[in-house]
Amino acid sequence: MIRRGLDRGQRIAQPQMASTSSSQPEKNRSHVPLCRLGTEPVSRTSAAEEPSGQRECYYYTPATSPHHHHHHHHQHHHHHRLKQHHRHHHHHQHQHQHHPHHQQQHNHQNQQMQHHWPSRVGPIGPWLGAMTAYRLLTISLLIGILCPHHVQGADPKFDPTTRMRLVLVPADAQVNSVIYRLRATDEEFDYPLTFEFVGDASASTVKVESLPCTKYNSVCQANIVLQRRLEPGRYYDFQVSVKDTKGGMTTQLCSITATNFTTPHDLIFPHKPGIIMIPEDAKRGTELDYVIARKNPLFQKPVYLELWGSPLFAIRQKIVSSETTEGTVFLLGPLDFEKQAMYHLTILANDAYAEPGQDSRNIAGMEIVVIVQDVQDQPPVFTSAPPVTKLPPGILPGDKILQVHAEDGDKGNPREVRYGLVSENNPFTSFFDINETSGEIFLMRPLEDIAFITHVGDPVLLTVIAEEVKVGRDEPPALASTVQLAFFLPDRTNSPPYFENDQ
Ligand SMILES: [Ca+2]
Ligand SMILES: [Ca+2]
Ligand SMILES: [Ca+2]
Repeated sequence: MIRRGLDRGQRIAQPQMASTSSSQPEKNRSHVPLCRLGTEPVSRTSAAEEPSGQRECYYYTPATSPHHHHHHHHQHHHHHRLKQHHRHHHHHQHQHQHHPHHQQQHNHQNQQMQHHWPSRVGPIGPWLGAMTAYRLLTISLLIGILCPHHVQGADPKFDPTTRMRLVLVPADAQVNSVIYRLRATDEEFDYPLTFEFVGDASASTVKVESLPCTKYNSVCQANIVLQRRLEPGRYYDFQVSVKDTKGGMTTQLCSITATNFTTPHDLIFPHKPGIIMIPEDAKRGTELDYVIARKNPLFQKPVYLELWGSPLFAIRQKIVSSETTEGTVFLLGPLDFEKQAMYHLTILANDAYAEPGQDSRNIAGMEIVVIVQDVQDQPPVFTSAPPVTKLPPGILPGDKILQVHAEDGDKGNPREVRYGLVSENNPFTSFFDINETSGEIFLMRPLEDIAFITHVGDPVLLTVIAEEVKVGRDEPPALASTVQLAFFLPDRTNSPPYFENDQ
């Protein structure tokens, strides 16, 4: 019916419009910022997403189908062309005023057209008869009535299934747990959409956390997180806004109330991982453990699992029964005990089991702790090894010069360390000795002997090695580290100059 009306309008307008809209449709489109016509590729859905990674947004079918999108686009276009005619027939204005809502939008658009289409205004007006204008008005009103959402233009929209009109939450819901997942879309994919709590968020019972979202997502999401414990029977009202990147915004009134019900964790998650232990040298793809989640009995759709907390882990899921989904947590990236020895991960189950009439949360969460086990992969590290030491004048053979200290770089299960002096290519090694276990370095020969083979002012260099002690046959090889020490001999001001000349 709309289509037929539009066709008629088009035909009637044809003689006048020939030089404007028909021959320059692309130009018109680009000049209509208010309309912000949907020129984004409409096929953009989440189909290209990697579902296993779970670092990004929820895998979700868009509310706006490509067909739908295209249709809107057309209507915008015609709508505008019709408005343009109205502008030049002020004797019809009184009719518009019966529809103030419509009129408001109309004026706004006219302003835009004054800016952008001044050259077209002149020739069109006189051509249109009253009859034509009346028909056009009827058509434009029809469009306005049948497609009221055009008034909002390109504001983002909350997913109707995540309205949060009144969400039932058992009073035992934990602080910092996610109690709801909001979703919103924008016709023009002005992503990321940002969800915000309207008002003073710090004083509120819940907070809103937007999830990562890009143009490649069909939908953007946010978590509603509980900030304080709920009182049974009490109602909590709040507002959440969603904004797109072009300033479009929509606000939604939300309400939650706490019930006396106790969350049946074992029913929601019939199998949970315990504390997961994994060696730091585990290969990418290693499976750590699995979780089973039960779906909401009110819905057909299965539970959808997400893993949050670290990009080094991911979850892979499959539906294992009509009621349950199994998720396997596996390793994505390399672990390093020396960098991070423990991970706190969260599994979120979308549309998990919720007791009808007592709980209408659309998400359930579970914490997982992963403990990384140390593997021998680090050499010893010198913690004390002064690089430069000036030897005191009175030092004698057998005297201690200094002490070095090294420790295994593997802190989880460190190996013992033994010290030595590297004699290779070093004429000075035999002048010194080191205690293998304590790291104490002693002078072994008189200073004069050392001075005899040294240029005045040159340092005596000594290389110290710290080597791990391997005590198991199947253990990784022992690693070693070295450090270089420089000793300066005492000043030889009292000595005759021939030391130098003799060299
Ligand atoms: Ca390591
Ligand atoms: Ca290690
Ligand atoms: Ca080691």
